Amino acid sequence: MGEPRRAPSVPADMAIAPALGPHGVGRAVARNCALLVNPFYAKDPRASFGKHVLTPTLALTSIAGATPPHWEVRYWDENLLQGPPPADPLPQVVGISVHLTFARRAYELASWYRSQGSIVVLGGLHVLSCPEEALEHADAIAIGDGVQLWPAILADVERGQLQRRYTADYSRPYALDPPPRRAILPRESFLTTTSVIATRGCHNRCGFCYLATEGLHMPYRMREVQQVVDEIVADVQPYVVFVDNNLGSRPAYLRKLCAALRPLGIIWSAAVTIDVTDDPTLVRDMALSGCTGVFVGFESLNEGNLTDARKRTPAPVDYARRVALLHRYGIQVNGSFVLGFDHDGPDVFARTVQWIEDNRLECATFHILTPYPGTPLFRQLEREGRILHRDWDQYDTAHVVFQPKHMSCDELDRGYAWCYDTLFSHASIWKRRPSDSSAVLAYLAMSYLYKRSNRFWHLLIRHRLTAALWRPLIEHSRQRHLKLRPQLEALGVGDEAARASQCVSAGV
Ligand code: B12
Ligand code: SF4
Repeated sequence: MGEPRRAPSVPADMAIAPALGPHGVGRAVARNCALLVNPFYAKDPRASFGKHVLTPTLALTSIAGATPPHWEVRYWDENLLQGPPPADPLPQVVGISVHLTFARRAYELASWYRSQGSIVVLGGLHVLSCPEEALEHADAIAIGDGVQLWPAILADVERGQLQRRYTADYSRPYALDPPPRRAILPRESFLTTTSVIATRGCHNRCGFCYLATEGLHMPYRMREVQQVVDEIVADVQPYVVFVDNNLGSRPAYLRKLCAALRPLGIIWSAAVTIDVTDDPTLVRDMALSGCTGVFVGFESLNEGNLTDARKRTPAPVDYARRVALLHRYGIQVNGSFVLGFDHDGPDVFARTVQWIEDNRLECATFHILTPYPGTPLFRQLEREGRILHRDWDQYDTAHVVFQPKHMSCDELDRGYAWCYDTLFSHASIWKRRPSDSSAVLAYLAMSYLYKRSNRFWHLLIRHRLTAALWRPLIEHSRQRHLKLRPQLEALGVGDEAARASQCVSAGV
């Protein structure tokens, strides 16, 4: 393994949050006006900037959908590079989503809006794991499912009886949720606005995953298939991104969903675990319904690491066969790998990249192992005195925040960078090209446009050109996929792989 290259530079507006004006002394608010904010986070220069505008988080559109009709609701995502969120008119209520990587920015925004006179409500994953911390920065916090809580919070605001904390679990049937309100989105700024969720939770509870957070009880829930279809049809986009933690936890449900998606003629991608390939006919159903890419959390190729994390998964020696099965049906594989587990030594980087190249994964994402607060992993590392600091900004899976067991922090940091450098190199892109020569051009276009064009992405995002440029490419992919479907349907055992022809890769 050689030395990684120096990290590419990040444009200033992707590294530093937009400046807020001076703190105010309180001014008149626009009553019954709510603003929902997704705060800024610094971008990892080694990963594609495209992922930040692939599709919007579903949190804020879901909460907007639960807003009573006599409230006006607006949306602002600071990562779209259009400056700080608006304050004229000054919203009566500002709802901010908080993840640990942008908790600091969320608190800055909260403090600023409170100084102007708005009521600030914080919700989201980090509020669930660190409620006491969040409470110091807000008028009220929402712990758990915001769709249930938001209407009650606004009603209390109207009555002048706002409570400090609101709590809801995730056991209410999904069918009761109103549809997300996607009309509030700046549609030109996203590759697709159709981020959809069909299921909640996962059949696993890996020790490093936020789903294992103490106090979070998220049973696996599936929505009515028709409800999902209605949302997709209403948003009229060629490409749908399922943001489920694991769309494949219940194969029978996924099969039903595929049957309903097939007549829509869309293409879609989703995160699944590799056991979705247990039954090849399910993979076939996915492909025939328009699945062009899956984001698979392989996490590690070392069985010891998977056992430690208590991840129930097929053995890593069988991963290659399963990847080949997905490829056979034209489904691209974006593998997600975590680096720095306790069984990882300095050889993990070269071994992982080699495996990715050998199996021609179209794409991969690397993550430095990150102990999210409240998870079993965090507790273990804390017990062992291996947590280096609690600067949440750095808990973005691109920085080392704990002491690894079999290498130094520096080795882990450099190895992570080397993995990305190598994977996005011309040589590696070429090595991983599809075996079917007719699919190579589309694959190269995806790899270069998507992964090696961060300067270009910056311009697209700033000038709100993402949809204008990408939608024709996506539509082209969709058309090609529709033409491919009869061949996919006719594939027999041992036939040649189908052609992959997509311009985006699942989960980016
Ligand atoms: C879409 C997505 C993205 C998108 C957009 C993210 C964004 N914030 O804009 C992109 C691709 C850019 C992205 C990037 C990353 N992501 Co991401 N992402 C997701 C994903 C798949 C879906 C999010 C979503 O829409 N969920 C559905 C909504 C409805 O659920 P929710 O967010 O929990 O919201 C509910 C409640 O929390 C609450 N709520 C939320 N906000 C608010 C606000 C108010 C006011 C109220 C009242 C309530 C409330 O109500 C909502 C409805 O119940 C999740 C996994 C998942 N399924 O949630 C991961 C996830 C959020 N991502 C994660 C990570 C780690 C990342 C990255 C750091 C990974 C990386 N290294 O690249 C990056 C970088 C982002 C960063 N630095 O913070 C982790 C976060 C872990 C944690 N503890 O914070 C998750 C949970 C994935 C995982 N399994 O680990 N991500
Ligand atoms: S399989 Fe993935 S989503 Fe499920 S618990 Fe493990 S890391 Fe989380």
